[in-house]
Amino acid sequence: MIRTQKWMALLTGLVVLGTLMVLLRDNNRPFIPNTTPFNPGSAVNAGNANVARPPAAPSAANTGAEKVNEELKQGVDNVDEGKKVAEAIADAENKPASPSKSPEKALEDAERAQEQGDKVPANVVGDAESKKPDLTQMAGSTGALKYFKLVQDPDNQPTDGKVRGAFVTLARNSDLYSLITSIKGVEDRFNHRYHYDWVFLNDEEFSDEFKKITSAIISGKTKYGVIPKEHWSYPTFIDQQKAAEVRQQMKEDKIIYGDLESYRHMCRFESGFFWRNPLMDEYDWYWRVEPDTTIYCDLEYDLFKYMQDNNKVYGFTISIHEFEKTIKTLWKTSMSFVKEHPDYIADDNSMDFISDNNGETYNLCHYWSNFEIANLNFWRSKPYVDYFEHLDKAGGFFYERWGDAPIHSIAASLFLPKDKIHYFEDVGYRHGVYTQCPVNSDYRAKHKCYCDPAKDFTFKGYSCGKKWHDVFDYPKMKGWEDYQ
Ligand SMILES: Nc1nc2c(ncn2[C@@H]2O[C@H](COP(=O)(O)OP(=O)(O)O)[C@@H](O)[C@H]2O)c(=O)[nH]1
Ligand SMILES: [Mg+2]
Repeated sequence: MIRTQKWMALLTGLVVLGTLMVLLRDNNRPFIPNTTPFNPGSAVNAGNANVARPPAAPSAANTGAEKVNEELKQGVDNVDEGKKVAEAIADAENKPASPSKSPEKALEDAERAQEQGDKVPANVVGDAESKKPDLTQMAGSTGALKYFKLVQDPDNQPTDGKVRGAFVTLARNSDLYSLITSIKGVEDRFNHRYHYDWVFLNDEEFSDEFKKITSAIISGKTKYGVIPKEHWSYPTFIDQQKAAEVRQQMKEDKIIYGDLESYRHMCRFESGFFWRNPLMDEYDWYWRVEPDTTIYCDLEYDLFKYMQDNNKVYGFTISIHEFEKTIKTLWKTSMSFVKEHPDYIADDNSMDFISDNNGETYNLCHYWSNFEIANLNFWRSKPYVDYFEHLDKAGGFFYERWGDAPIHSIAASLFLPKDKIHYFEDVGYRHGVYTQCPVNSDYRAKHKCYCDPAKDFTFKGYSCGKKWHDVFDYPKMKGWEDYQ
């Protein structure tokens, strides 16, 4: 009898322990590493000062994202640990996963698994809830953050747990069939669970075929807008003859898209106008999708909401070097703006990501803007609007071939503190010939990624991924050394 009671007590203990461990695994734990802030002192000209910072607050709403990042960094040991816990629980329930294992052994294993695993205190969820940003406030107190709020109307948020976000795609009718594969990927991997809206913008009317095929596949509402002429034409101060001569010269110099007038309008539009389109007015967040892109992994949490709940502003997947010949005077022009507006520069900015000599020259690194999940209110803020106007007046969209990607990146790097920028390393993404593929094979298996890690661009030479990890003091994914 006493023996049976002992067994019962042991079994109950195991069940409670096992359940607790599963709950801990499923709950939040901080994954975002300590970052090493750059302390610029004055806008561009000061050195580094490394100051320890506590890990970012976890948020109850981000369980999915945090688990994902934990998996990316830890990988195989964690999977084994999970198996051990499962076995221990199965044993405790008298359904032995491994018939040879005694309950004592199971308890021992479960304890070991716990030691190796989660060390998050049980009250972390409560703490996280209380640390959620107050969205009625400005996004922060430094740089551009004091000029905008993450959400425009905090009292008018969706009641279904989502945020005010939408996909946005600029496209021509002729892009339909290279775009539709991108859209299908986003829907299958993410949006069929969330049904976010999708805004399409075009400098011409969308065809019925375009609308019919895209709206059939998209699970959220679809909206189609024609771009107003003033967002897609030459400003009066541009000398169009000079612009034509530049295009001719760039054609001779074989600079990619160098001869294209439409490409220049596109880059100017993506820099200064897509977020001003009336169809975007009701949103705080956007996720940009382009033709000829792939999402390789299942995304089982709400990436828009992740951004909002964690007080992020700009999210990316791939970073890369720009073609210098397309942006010859962009840096000089940007720095003259910065000198006029030191107040727009964030204290803990990431100048070191975009310049190797503290602002003297541009190192060409930028976030690849064909994928962006970001806050529209940042682009709508006075610092960015002023910056765009300064660049536009300088004429480089037409007299050179300035891209929206370096422009967004320079703004995000200088006007925002580092902790507002988020690297979506878990997506698995391809645009054209460059791929982000999570190199951690356990992560790929768990999230059904179908990319080839050998093609991962993150740590290769032409990428700025390594630099980004260094500057942001962000741990590299498990196994990265094998994919440089
Ligand atoms: N409506 C419209 N969309 C364009 C035009 N040129 C490019 N786009 C879109 O702008 C985005 C970037 O163009 P893309 O050709 O992909 O440039 P790349 O990614 O730099 O090679 C894509 O979403 C295109 O569909 C244009 O002339 N009109
Ligand atoms: Mg593209």
